[in-house]
Amino acid sequence: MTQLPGRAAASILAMGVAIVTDGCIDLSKQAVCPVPAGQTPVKVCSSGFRTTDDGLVDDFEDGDQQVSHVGDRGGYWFTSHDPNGSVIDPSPFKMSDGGAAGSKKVLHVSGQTANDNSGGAWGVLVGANFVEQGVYDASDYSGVSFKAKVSGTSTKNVRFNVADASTHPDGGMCKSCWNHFGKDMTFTGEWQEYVVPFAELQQQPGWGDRFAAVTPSKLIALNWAIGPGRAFDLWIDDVQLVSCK
Ligand SMILES: [Ca+2]
Repeated sequence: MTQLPGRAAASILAMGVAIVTDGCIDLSKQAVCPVPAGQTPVKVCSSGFRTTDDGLVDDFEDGDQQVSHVGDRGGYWFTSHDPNGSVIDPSPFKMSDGGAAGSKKVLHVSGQTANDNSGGAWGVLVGANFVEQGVYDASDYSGVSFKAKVSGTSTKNVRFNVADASTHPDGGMCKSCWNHFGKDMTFTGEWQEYVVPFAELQQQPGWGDRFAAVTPSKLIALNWAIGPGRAFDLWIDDVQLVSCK
C-alpha cells in the first residue's frame, strides 16, 4: 500500500473527508433520502483516502495512449472537441515530455475553445475509457486522485467528469446524455495533487437527464473538460483510483 505523500496531499485528503453534497449522496441525508432501487449507495470515506497497488490509471511514463494494465483496465486516452472551431493540441493526440516531480512523460494539452455565440459550442475534453468496451466496475474504489497544473495564460477552470452508464449514451439509460457527474475545479500554475471522491460528484444544473448519483460499479470514462471561449494549457499526471482508508 502506498500512501499519498506530502503535506499538500495530506491537506487535500483532509478536505476530502468534509464532503458537502446535496441530495441522496450526502451522508447526513442518506437515512431520509434512500438511493433508488437497484442502485448501490456511493461510499463515503469518513477517514480519508489511500492509494492502492492496483489503483494506477496512468502515470504516462510508457508514453503510449493506453491506460495502465492494472486493475483489469485497458482503455485508451483520447481528445475531443466541438464542431464549432474549438482546437485541442497535440493533434493527433500523443503524450508529452515532462510532468510532476520525477516524471518523464505527461498528459499535456493546449488550445483555444470557440465562443458560444451561436450556441452549441461546448469546448474540448481530454480523457480515457477505463476499458475498451462496456462498463468498468470501480466499486472497490471511492474516488480519483490526480496531479494537475495550468501554464501561461490558461484558464484555471476545468471540469473533471466521470462518465457512467447513466450519463453516457453507451449505457443506454439516457435520452439527453453527456451531463456527467463531475466537479468544477480550479487549478494553479504549480503541480498539485487533487482527490475527487465519487461521493462529491454532481451533474451540472439545468440540462440533460438527471440521476441520483454516479454509479461506481458502471463507469465508462473520465475526462477533463474546458468550456467555451477560453485559452487553455493543461497538464495532468499520476491519475489513480483511490480507496477509503
Ligand atoms: Ca508521468
